[in-house]
Amino acid sequence: MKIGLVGFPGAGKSTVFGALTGIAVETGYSAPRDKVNLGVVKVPDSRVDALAELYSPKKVTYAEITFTDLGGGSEGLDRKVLNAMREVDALCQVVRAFPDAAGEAPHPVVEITDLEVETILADLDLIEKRVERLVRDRSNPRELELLQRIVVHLEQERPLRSFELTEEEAKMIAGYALLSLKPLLLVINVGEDEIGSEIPKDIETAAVQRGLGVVVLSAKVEMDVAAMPDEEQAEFAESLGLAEPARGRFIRAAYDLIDLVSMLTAGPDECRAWPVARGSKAVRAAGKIHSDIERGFIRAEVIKWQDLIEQGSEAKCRDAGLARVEGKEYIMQDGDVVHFRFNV
Ligand SMILES: Nc1nc2c(ncn2[C@@H]2O[C@H](COP(=O)(O)OP(=O)(O)OP(=O)(O)O)[C@@H](O)[C@H]2O)c(=O)[nH]1
Ligand SMILES: [Mg+2]
Repeated sequence: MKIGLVGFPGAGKSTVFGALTGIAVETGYSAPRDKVNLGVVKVPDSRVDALAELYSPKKVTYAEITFTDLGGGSEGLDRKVLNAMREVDALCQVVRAFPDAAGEAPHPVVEITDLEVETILADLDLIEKRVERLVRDRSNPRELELLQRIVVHLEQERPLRSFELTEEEAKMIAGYALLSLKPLLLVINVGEDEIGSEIPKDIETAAVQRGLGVVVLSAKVEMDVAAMPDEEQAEFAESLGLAEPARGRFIRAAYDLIDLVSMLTAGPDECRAWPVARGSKAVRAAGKIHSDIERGFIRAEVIKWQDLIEQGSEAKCRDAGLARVEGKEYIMQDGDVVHFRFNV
């Protein structure tokens, strides 16, 4: 899973990236404008922590997501950046809400609207070309009909996130990697002195109208926090007036953007979260762990993580009737602790 940090030049993408990953990257106006940074982060998960406390395993493994700082482009959001945006599963728009080095006031709502318009125009461009083809060669009337409706929607300057698609229609256009359809989270990058204050009303309205999630943080401060040794981060954050580093909150929100649930495995060797697509059948989810388990699947033994923590052991869960035996077709649920039985 890959999440792209996007936004206008100087919005703070690279600073946010540094805060998320702890990787030192170049920020500011002298940083290379088209450099793409890539970093893997662990998704904080209190369920994994609770299981680890119960089992004291040799290893603890969290789900991971890759963040990529797509750069600001050489002239704003140029074609190169827009194309790179197509490659990611979800977008986080970093929005400047602090006065820049020259003292220039921020225009966060304008940035939100402008990026939306850019993505709508890029989609329209792509879809119109495709429509022309389909009109010419008459190869796929059903897709043509769908795309023509999409064009109408886009021409009204509405992103495709607000276009209703059936599952079948969604499949039909999945290959186009449309930008205004990608899940989007707004990251409002406020100045140091705004930490802890309410999210400005106009920004909130812009987000609510669009049904978008919002995380407010001060990237520069978060980057300083992230650069500290782990055990000192909480204390340092507190001394700066932060209840907790925003990093964890932000990563969770980004993880929730992509349609994933976490399946859990627990034991004395390892406690681990496995990201699986929402709606995955047990047999497919098993394949995430190992293809042999998918091939030789017999059954899944499932306990809800809360039950396991409350009861204190799998045996007690079985006694209390809280352990279920599920077959191949079972739909994995978020927070299921699972053992797969298989035979190869
Ligand atoms: N005061 C303040 N400055 C910030 C904050 N976040 C970023 N900056 C500064 O704003 C400038 C631009 O930040 P970058 O992270 O380089 O912005 P960017 O979006 O990566 O910019 P490009 O890659 O050039 O498009 C840098 O000088 C940062 O130090 C913040 O929260 N507060
Ligand atoms: Mg940058």
